[in-house]
Amino acid sequence: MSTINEVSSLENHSNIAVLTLNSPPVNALSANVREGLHEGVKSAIEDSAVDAIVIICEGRTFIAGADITEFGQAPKGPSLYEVQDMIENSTKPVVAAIHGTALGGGLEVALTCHYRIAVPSAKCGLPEVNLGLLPGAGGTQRLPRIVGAAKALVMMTSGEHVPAEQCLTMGLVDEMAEEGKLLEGALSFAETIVSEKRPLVKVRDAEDKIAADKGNDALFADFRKSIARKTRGFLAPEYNIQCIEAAVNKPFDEGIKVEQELFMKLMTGTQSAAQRYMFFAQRQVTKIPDIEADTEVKDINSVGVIGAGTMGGGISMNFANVGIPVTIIEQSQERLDKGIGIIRKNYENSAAKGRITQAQVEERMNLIEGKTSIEALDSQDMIIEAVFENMDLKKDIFKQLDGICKQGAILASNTSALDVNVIAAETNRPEDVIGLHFFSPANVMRLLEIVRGEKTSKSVVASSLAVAKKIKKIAAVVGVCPGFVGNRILAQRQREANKLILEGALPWDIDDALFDFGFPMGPFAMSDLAGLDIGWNKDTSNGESLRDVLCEAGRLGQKSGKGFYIYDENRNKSPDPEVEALIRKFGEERQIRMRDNITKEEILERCLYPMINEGFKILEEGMAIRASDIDIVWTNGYGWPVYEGGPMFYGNTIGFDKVLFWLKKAELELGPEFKPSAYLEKVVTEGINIF
Ligand code: 3H9
Repeated sequence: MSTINEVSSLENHSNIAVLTLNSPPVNALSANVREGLHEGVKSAIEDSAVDAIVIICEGRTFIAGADITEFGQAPKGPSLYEVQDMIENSTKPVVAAIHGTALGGGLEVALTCHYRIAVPSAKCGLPEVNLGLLPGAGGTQRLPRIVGAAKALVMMTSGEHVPAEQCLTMGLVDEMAEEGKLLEGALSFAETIVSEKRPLVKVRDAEDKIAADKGNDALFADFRKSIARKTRGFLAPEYNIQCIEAAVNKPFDEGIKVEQELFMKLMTGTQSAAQRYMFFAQRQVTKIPDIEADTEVKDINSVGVIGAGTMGGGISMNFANVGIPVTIIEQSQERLDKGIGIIRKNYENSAAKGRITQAQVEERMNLIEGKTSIEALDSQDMIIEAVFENMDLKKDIFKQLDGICKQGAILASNTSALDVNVIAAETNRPEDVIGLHFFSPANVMRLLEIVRGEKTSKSVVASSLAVAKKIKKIAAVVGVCPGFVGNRILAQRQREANKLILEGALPWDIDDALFDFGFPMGPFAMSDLAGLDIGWNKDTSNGESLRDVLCEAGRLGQKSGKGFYIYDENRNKSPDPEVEALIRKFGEERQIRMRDNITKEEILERCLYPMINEGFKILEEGMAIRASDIDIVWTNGYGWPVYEGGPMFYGNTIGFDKVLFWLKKAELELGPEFKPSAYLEKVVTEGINIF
């Protein structure tokens, strides 16, 4: 065996050269991996004893893509294109042997090999779109030539990782190897290629899969329509589509030019910068500085949930989905039956859509048991209280749990704003108490705020993180403060939105500005959806707030056909002059100065800059571990557009100095709620990088 460099080696197995890459964690195409590939293939071509070459990787995966950490740095070593030329133009067949994942640049390398073999557990994909990019190493031109335009459109705009068996059917993989025996399989496949004198297949020359779609504009138009809602605001999906159009309609080399031009546009833009930042933010968020890797992680094999309402039901589904039995507690059999009935309906709906099988519905339902006595929670490993937000009630429940639950059980509250330390103090084991703030609908929303109390033990935090991973949530560890991270920042936006409509902007102006920014829905459309009467009491309503006025006028939101908007029978909303009149009257009675010159830009500044300021206060108080954790919360729980990277990343894109300047001005002109955080001032004055 000869070593090429620190991450690659070459060994001849009889007449087959095996080029092995070993660059943990994911064999990304960093400069030395590219060098290893280039030099390895070159010397195997030059070695007269070699008839074919196998490229294989050590560790958990085949090449998982370009090295994202190298983006934006000065190029070093051979370029990826040089590597690909060397492989594709090799006079000896080159076989890619795939395990784990062949992603992005990794699959693009495999696509320049003449053949591909994979184990059944392997997956292939071009996930660049999720980084705000497109495959920039010929993938946009080669993939359609091998799987056809329709499949390439789906793969490249979704970034999905396609299982090997499916790749085989599509022609993306030529041969399967036995699981765990990839090298043997690849060697024997290479032998066959040599002995049968199979051709050196260059995907770039293949035409048959794309021929039928030349000039088929409808294919692309229909596809664009089908993903429009999901990809609104994102540049990368559209650019990926344009590349596939070029692949179908232009010669290979011209298509490559389109790919390179659009790749550079994306690479130098803010969207990809934000999406790449989010990629690393997501991997950072679970790393808790003071929690060592060897911290005890408790096994959670059974869960108790208190409350069979919307939250309790959704939370329970998360556990049943991954095979963990759940005991749900409700006060009455009637409520229990209702809650469990809703869970079944949700599962049945998923089955009707083909997302799960009917057998899975039954399997999951069998894992859910209902009880009307809290005493039934004496054996579970984790208890999650999900009753309504009332401190006395929660205190009472935790006092009871302390007497009932087994020692070592994790006692969690799903509170969205209450003080977890106060709740924990009701027990004799505050170290076992934690907040697990799920977002509604809890079976769908991916965010989980893990609220670490003053006395919560490290093991309970580590175990909660492990559970979150198991139930496929993105968890952020936050501190105890009103509203935690997410709702605390939301309160800033809500306050300004409410003020702005009394100053002359209309609810739809604000919603439109935020929708155009990229939120799925503005705050007023959202209020209508949730119901304006949540927490409103008809008997005590006194017209003091605009909400009172609207509810008193029977405008309860979507469910009553009108709220801030008026709705047709299909729940399509329209602005309503009656609301405008009500707002104007309400503002005039309170002598609020109205203006008719509130611009979209002003709306965004008023709604978003105080959120950034609050983010700094949260960091200053240590309520979030890092700025990117705040962005994780807002992109995963509140619909902040990923391509803007979350409030903190967005603030940096604008310039924290500009935000600070704006806040200082707003503090003078509009009031103390805009006072800049001391930490923001420090960051700007001292030029601190918070990321
Ligand atoms: C591309 O290829 C562009 C091209 O078209 C051509 C351009 C010319 N680079 O996710 P994990 C790190 S764009 C650098 O926790 P898993 C990751 O940060 C790329 N680092 O593991 C983490 O580090 P740490 C297209 C990377 O087993 C560690 O590896 N490819 C890269 O759950 C483990 O990661 C992609 O978008 C990278 N490319 O999942 C694939 N990838 O331990 C991106 C990972 O310090 N990667 N790291 O926190 C993935 O989807 C997953 O990492 C993978 C493994 C599925 C591979």
